[in-house]
Amino acid sequence: HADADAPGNLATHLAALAERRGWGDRIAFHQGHRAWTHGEVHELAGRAAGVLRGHGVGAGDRVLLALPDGIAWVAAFLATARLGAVAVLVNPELPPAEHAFMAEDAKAVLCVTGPGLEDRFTDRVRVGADQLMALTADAEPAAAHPVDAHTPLYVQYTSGTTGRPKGVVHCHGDPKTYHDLIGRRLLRITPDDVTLSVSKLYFAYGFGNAFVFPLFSGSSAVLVDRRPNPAAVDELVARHRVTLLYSVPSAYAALVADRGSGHATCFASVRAAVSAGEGLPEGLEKQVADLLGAPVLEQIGSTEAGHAFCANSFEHNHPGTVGRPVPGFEVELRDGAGVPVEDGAEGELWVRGPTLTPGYLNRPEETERTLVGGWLATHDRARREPDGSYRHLGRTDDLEMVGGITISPLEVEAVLRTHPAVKEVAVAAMTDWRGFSRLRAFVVPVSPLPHGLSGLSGPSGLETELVGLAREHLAAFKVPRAISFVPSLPRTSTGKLRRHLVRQGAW
Ligand code: 3SK
Repeated sequence: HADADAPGNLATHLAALAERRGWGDRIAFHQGHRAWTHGEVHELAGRAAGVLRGHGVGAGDRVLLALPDGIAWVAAFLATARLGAVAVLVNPELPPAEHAFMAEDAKAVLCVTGPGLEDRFTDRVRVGADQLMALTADAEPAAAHPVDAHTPLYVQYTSGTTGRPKGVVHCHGDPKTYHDLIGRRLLRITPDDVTLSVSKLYFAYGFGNAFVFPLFSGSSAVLVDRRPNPAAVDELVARHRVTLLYSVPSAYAALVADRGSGHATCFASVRAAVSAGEGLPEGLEKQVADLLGAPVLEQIGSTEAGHAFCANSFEHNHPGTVGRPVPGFEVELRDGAGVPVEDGAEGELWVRGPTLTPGYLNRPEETERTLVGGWLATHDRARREPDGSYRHLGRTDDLEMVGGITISPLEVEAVLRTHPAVKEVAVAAMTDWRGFSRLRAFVVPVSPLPHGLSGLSGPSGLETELVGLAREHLAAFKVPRAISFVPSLPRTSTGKLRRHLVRQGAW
């Protein structure tokens, strides 16, 4: 399968595709004021593979990538794929303990690190992204390792109910399928498209949008190391004449708040916007479509499914829903006993399709619970509309979804509970007045408050201390946006927290 035409090794397949289709001289990625053509990207990746080989990486080894979106990320990923090794994609902004956990869980033989992470992964072989790029300039390309479509290619971490992140495995054949089903058929991406994805490459949504689709279609993507604010989105769209904008509801809301509704000419190049990660309120969908002068297509996917499994399309766009099953996927709504519910009733979304993960790293029991008879339990609740679109109604498990990211409330609670003034705590994603989910902590304080705390809120208050504690120990997206002080938490007679009541803020 190392033969360039076979859909075996992703890296060699993409290089051969670019050559065969003649898009080697077209731009693949923009970063800052630099651009790389498809030909340059594949050439760079071949030499970067030579550098990784020199650092001892071989087939089946795991290479952890903790670096921001950019050409170094692309080169490191394709180089890892070329060697038949497995890229472990992690958010570079996670705290040290999470990085250490992931490196150990994945048994990474090499860690490629971004700026500011020089003090991480000190017990492993490391190479900085800048150093990798510098070494690549003079390196000899490494030979590609033969693999097949079912050989593991990458791992992405997702939160588990216990708070321990789980590594989700995907294989060399999956990216081509994401592109065939979504990039090519659903979004009709051509070499003339220019993508901007607010979601980063280490997330399933961003990986498909800004890495897979451009490389499979000969189009280009604008890579930015941080989530762009509304002013940066305006500027990037206008500068690069972006045609496809992929974002999440909270970022679309910020764009509307910044620009107002009504068409803005800087968005004239945009032909479609995609929304995922959490529900897009119908009113906002209309404001965004008016602002961009383009349809907004909502979809839903998961790390375990690889990319979207339900999506709206140009032909059939039902605002307020996540659309119909992506052709190639089957969707079933089941009750708690696993029995399909009646049409029109609420149930848990189960999905079957070609890109489901073969399982979690080192978690056979969780794999068995989540993948049953070839079906994936998504832990999402939904209802089927008469036109076949699905309306998303929240999560069935103890995980919270905020801004498109799954968060374990247990992990956040564990940190807040270490404060001596906290007696009990529960954390939930609550919908704010605009319809977006925000993390809120409900805290039962000890009484009386420890010496030195003048009150629950205010500069020397418990609220300030708890937010500071969360910031110190957790990734920024896990820090509660609000804290409410309550006299008690809702519990069953056996003392179990009633999370559905916490989420409703009603007990
Ligand atoms: O977060 C989602 O719903 C999603 C949508 C499209 C692709 C991937 C993901 C995780």
